[in-house]
Amino acid sequence: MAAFLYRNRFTVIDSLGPEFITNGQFTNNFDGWNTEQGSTIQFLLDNSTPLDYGCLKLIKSDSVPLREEGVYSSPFAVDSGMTYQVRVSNYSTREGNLRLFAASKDPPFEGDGLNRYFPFSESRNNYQTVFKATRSDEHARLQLLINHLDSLVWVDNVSVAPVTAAFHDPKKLCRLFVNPTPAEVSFDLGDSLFFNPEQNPVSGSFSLLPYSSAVLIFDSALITTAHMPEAYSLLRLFPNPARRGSQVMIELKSDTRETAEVRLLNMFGVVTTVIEVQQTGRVISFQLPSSISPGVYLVEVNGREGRCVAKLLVGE
Ligand SMILES: [Ca+2]
Repeated sequence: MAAFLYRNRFTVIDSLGPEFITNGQFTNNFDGWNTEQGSTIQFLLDNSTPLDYGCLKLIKSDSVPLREEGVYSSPFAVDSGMTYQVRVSNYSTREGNLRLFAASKDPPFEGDGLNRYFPFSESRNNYQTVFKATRSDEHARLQLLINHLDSLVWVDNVSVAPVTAAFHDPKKLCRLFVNPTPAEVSFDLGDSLFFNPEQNPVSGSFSLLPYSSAVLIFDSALITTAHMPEAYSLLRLFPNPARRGSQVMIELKSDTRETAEVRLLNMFGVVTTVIEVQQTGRVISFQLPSSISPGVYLVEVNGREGRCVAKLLVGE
């Protein structure tokens, strides 16, 4: 699960302006990067790596385990609550972790929202992440930190830029799949794209061995190619999303004359609720059970005029 240390929780929507650190190319000079006074870290310009020509080389050779040191950029201003995209490429002849930290170099040295580890290895890694500033800071600086055990890393193409971004709360995006039966079970993932803990994409369907469980991390809804006959797509629901126990109105494609059967199917295609509705007209309504689990459901209405369906999102 360590790989998720650097999995993004934000998706960049748009760039809001120029980069704050515009010249992290390190072709001829350190581009404003520096070490702290009294630092024992070796900080060099280097050219002999798989990175793009000039780059920074950080060597930590003291013998104090876990004493972290690093270099810091020239200052830039961040505003509380705003989001910033950070990019960095790294490489090493060994495995370790580079910590990116955004903080003022003037006291107090609290973090400004970015504090994450970016693994390095014997191949080039290109990272991008987004952080949200936790306070306004006129003199924020990006720090690149390693400890004794990490000892050696090359860094290039460092960039910080203001962006607008959408937040994905990972706690709400994980799904636990359980198969309590003695047979292998296949789950239909519908039009959603998931990742497994090894960061491989999972979509379509997903199988679980007998008596097993797995966690998948929701990534995004796919642009579904599922086609619904035109006549079936005219069912509309209000409100949508709806709360458990609330009244939901259904606008049908045509009037019902007697009764209609409303069925709720969960994301596995299992019918969870059947409600007999004795109403006439083009708009009918039903009450969502308060015991229903939050999630996405398919609402299906079977009346004399045929079958129509629509997706309903049920909240708490
Ligand atoms: Ca470079």
